[in-house]
Amino acid sequence: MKALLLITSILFTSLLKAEDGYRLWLRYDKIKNPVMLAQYRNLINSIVVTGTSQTINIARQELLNGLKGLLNKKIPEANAVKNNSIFVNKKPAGQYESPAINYEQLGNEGFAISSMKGRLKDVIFITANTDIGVLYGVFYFLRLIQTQQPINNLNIVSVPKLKLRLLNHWDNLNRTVERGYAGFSIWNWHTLPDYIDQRYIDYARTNASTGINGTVLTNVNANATILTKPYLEKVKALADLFRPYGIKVYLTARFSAPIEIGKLRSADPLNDTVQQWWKEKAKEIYSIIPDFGGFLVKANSEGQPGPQDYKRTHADGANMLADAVAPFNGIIMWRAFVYNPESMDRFKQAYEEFHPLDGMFRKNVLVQAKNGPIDFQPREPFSPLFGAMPQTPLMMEFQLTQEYLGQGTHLVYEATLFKEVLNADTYAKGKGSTVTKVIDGNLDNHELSGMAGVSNIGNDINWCGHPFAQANWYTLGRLSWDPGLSSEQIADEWIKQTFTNDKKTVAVIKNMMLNSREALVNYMTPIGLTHIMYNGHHYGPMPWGNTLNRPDWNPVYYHKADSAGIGFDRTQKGTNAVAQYAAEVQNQFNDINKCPDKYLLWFHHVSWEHKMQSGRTLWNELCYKYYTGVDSVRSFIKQWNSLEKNIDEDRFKQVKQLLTIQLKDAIWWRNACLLYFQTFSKMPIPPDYEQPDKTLEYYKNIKILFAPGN
Ligand code: GCW
Repeated sequence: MKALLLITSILFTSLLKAEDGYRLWLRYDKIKNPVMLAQYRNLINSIVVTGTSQTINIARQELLNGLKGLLNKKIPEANAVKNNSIFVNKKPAGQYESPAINYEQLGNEGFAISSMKGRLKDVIFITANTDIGVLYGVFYFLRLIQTQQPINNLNIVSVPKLKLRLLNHWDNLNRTVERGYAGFSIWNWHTLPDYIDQRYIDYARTNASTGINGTVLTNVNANATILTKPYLEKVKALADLFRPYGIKVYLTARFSAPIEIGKLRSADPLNDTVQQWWKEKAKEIYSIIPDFGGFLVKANSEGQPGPQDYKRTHADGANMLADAVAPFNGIIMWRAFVYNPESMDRFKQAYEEFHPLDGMFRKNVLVQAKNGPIDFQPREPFSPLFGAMPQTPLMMEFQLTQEYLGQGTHLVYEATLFKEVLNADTYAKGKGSTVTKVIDGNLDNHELSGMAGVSNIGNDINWCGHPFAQANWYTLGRLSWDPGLSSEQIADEWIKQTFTNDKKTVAVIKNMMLNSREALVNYMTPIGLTHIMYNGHHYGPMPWGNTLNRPDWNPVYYHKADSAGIGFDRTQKGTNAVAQYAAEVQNQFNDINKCPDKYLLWFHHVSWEHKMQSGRTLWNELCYKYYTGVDSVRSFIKQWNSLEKNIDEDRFKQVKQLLTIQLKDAIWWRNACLLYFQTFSKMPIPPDYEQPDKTLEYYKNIKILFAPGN
């Protein structure tokens, strides 16, 4: 009987502990390391939280739950600060000996965490000017324990470097998600506003834990219906829920909404009636959601309506909307992702259209640019817009959802990609004018600043589909708070909170994560190749693609392979796209001998026999890179398998299976691309490499009929 009970209880606990990934990085499991556990238990005896606002109550609850889980012990709430209290208080510590905290420096969202010195022993003081600052401080403190940092001598001040830290959902009202690989949209418009899914709350809480303070709920390929009264009531329900977590709600504005839902005959931004319509609409929105954030707009891009339909400029369009939301402190994020089929080089277009408009936007407009000049490819040089529009705050748009990075099946940690761009030097105001300094407003003294991540969240049980995709959501939060954080630190934190603090396991997973993006670049688009994927769904290789009416959607447009070589000549002798960069950058990219290998084919049409920095010919280097990419995935599989005993069974299996798909895909990419490019180079794949076991025809015939997300 006893044995039976034991077995049932073991079964029961293991059932309870099923690792479905829902808890993301806020797991609060009991600390495994007995020494650390004992230390924390010794140091923390009670918590004192002052204040009663919704946000403070959330902070209190988070701290109570978090500590209870991590310390596996209920920490009581006390009325007065004693030895070993955690004291959470918005104002200076008052009657208690307060550490010198510079409140001015903390601003509206920053916080301080300090070990108080004085009469009482081991009091940890978490403070801020605002309730939301307090909540951020509590999450930070819990992270210290989750990642097993010492907490006995704290002196932390943390203030976000960027104002707007946003998710951009590409979610449609029918719950499909454009480029979504994690199920359907988490927004259930049908049951809102009456039904509040627990997920909405968990979503807000998770965002707040990293400092994300805004969310654009709807797809940039917009539907005007979201701006109608019944839908605004639904949006209000979400805004009300998110508010105490410091999260503002934004919507996408379809430029033709005045026609579609306003029954006007035009959407011309210089037309009085149109302007009036938007003003009324803004008034209506703010009467329902007083702290509504503003609009994100995709205009005159990929078929979306916009001001150019009326021969007006992007500035005309943005300013009309900006004027409508300005009385309510709203902002406009106007996207720079534009290109039309007539242009000779898609690379140049965003710059060509937006650079001349610098200085013409209203104060409450940010121009939101993708990190690179084309479109979220595995590797792009930084967009030449960064540094080229000093009078306009530029907002960074990264893509968390892995449209071109293996979608829902490949393990790719994107922080290294993001950091490569943030660290890039634009030389706009001399050396050290990094992209970070452009977007954080420092370089040109802008008040507004921001970073957005195109969301990878859906209604899958684990939110993001691939267990490792959660890390990219986490990264957006952390990097938009502080773009100076390293990929390594972010990975370290995420792994410890999501999987384990076990040293060996952390080291192995970190190594996989930090190398994952370069591996993907190698097996998909090495040496500066780009945009050679299948059209439509964008999954898998199709370098031969040449059938779409728009040349700039065809892979051959991007690689330009021929018998002489491969790559897109964007030098002064080619399309001269390099001229969009500051002289120092230009000189580097323009010169085949100075251009870094990783960007080579972005800027040069290079002979197959060209000597690379490695000493190999271009063709051999291409082979080398593609094979290295596949080898890296094999090594990830080995590394992951070595962790079988250290990772819970559920997530271990999930990742293991996904890595198998990743390997298959990597081989598919390698073979298809090399066999195809070989038809031009006429050179052999070096004999010591495993040779492709399928023909080019085989790869050309692969069809994915029902790919998700497009
Ligand atoms: O990357 C491309 C995607 C489109 C997307 C577009 C954009 C929302 O393939 O699906 O549309 O970018 O960023 O607007």
